[in-house]
Amino acid sequence: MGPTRREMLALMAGLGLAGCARSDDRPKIGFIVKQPEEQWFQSEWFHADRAGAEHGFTVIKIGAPDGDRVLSAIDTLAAKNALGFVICTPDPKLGPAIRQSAAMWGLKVMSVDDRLIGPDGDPIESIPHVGISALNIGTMAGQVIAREAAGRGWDLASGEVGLLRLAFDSLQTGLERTQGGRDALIAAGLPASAVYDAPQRTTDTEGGFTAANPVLTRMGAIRKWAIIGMNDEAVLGGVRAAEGLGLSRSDIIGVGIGGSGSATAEFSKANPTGFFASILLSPKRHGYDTALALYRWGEAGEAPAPLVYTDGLEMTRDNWQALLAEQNA
Ligand code: FCA
Repeated sequence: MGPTRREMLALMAGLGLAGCARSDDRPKIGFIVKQPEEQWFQSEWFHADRAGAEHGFTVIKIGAPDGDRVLSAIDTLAAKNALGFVICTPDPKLGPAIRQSAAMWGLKVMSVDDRLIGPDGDPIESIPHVGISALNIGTMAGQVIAREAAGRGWDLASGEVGLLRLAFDSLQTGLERTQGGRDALIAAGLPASAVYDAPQRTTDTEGGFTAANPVLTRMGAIRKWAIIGMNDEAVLGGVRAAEGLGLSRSDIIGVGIGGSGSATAEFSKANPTGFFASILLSPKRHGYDTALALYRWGEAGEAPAPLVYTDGLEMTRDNWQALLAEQNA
């Protein structure tokens, strides 16, 4: 019989150590994300690397868009003798498999952004988590829209204004974000019957566009649209679909969530677009703080806070540069 998987990995780890002793001197942690191409995750990685540079550890960054890749990423981290990993999972239901695999290799695990759920459907409370205050942040997005709509003289109660909700309801944080936005607009006078859900299959811009297009086409009689979604990409997809159907920027108020590169690229355009604002989140708290907490846990046994929720700030074309300068100071 050949070597077991564990023996193979121990061997690989040994070879790795022998082959490149210098770069392997520092302790290592993993940082696994579900969508490495998304700006938000690039920002988290950037800040995680900074934490490593400032505190003397190496961050192994792995993109894992599905369950197989998550499990092989964990094996790779074990082979590289990492202390543990921070993860934004491609699917919260992988929770039990992730927990089991981490325990098998003796790796510490923390989740970020999307919380892992257990076999009972409840969050796995034993895995420390850093997430956003989803309901509050969604509420802020809705309030920004209500204020801008009032400024433009839109009558939310008239039935002439539609709210397009890009929906990714299988993800708890996604559901709460857009529920907060919808409820804030209903509180501001929008009838519940003017809310149109557009379920997304993926949470990127293309997923937002593909979800929005048929809904906006079907509701072609409505010529003023508010657009919310779980992140900047979803809302951008909705805005692009509305523009594609001939609506001008003055007929669209899209407010995203994130405030990373996808939003700032939009604010940097010479002319404003229907992407009116974003709620800026803190990739530093989600990237730097989580990486450092995981490192200290693995290295010194200091357990992280079990649950942290971060908040957001309103970001528009007018204040985005000042806001980012403050954040990065
Ligand atoms: C989720 C979303 C990301 C980002 C993050 C904070 O993981 O998919 O776009 O909003 O939460």
